[in-house]
Amino acid sequence: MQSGTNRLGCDMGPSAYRAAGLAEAIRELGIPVEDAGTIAPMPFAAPPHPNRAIHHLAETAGWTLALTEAAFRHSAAARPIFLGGDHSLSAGTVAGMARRAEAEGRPLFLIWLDAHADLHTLDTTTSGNLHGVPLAYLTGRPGFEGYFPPLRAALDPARICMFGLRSVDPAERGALGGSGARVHDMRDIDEIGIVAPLREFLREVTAADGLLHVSLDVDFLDPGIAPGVGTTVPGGATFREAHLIMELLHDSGLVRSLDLVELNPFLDERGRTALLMTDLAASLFGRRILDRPTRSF
Ligand code: B3U
Ligand code: MN
Ligand code: MN
Repeated sequence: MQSGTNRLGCDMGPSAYRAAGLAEAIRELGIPVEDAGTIAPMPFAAPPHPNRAIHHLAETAGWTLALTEAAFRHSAAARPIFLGGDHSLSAGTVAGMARRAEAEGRPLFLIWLDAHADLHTLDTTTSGNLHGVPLAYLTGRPGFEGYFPPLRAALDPARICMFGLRSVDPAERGALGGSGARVHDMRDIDEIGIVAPLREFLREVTAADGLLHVSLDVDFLDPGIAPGVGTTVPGGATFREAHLIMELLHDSGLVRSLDLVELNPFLDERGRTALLMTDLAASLFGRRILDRPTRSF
């Protein structure tokens, strides 16, 4: 899908991951992989929205509907990786994983790796790009009724942990402030690093017997190592920081599902962003430099 952005090319993301060898990289770790193919949006009748900046509203809502259903179905007996596509994809995948968590009687936790907060509502977005709204939808902020599929239950922001923020619009800043989400912007990462706050969050997920979904936006990474994205923001995560997060996530054993979003192969350089994202996914599924005793976090 690419209806949530105004730059074309994101819909080639899944092909790039296939060409980069994502499935093979995970199979090499001894994990069976099935490519479930391409998903199509479902019809959704959204009325025109008074915010005229918004584009592709009905199509994005239709994707949300289809992806919610697909995420629920594919997570019954697998750990799905959702290949995007722009970040509005997560409105559906996380909603579907929330249904999965509910079916298992467990709470859903979410790690959001992104330069942006993606916390606009339909009323506050000025770009009109719906990849900027999924977290507002998922946490039940007002104004989505009738325009997006109804959510069964809103995600508690206290169960969301964000890393990598460095581009926040004024309306999002206001919403972030009182939200209760754990927010680690780039300054936090520079000052205290990633390991301590990540371990603390993972301890909470463990204590609550939670199910963990990870949403990785390419622009979390520094554009110097990941140029294949429409919204580059300088000062992103380094190669080593990103791999360390993935390794810690693997060691936790808690991750049930993963989004790889915002890859734009049209803007990439000889596939290097697709290859890096593939390597990061492999680290999350257990690729490591050396075996080491897994320490409890
Ligand atoms: N907050 C801006 C920029 C943005 C959000 N998500 C992405 N870009 N990828 C907006 O357009 O809502
Ligand atoms: Mn994003
Ligand atoms: Mn982003």
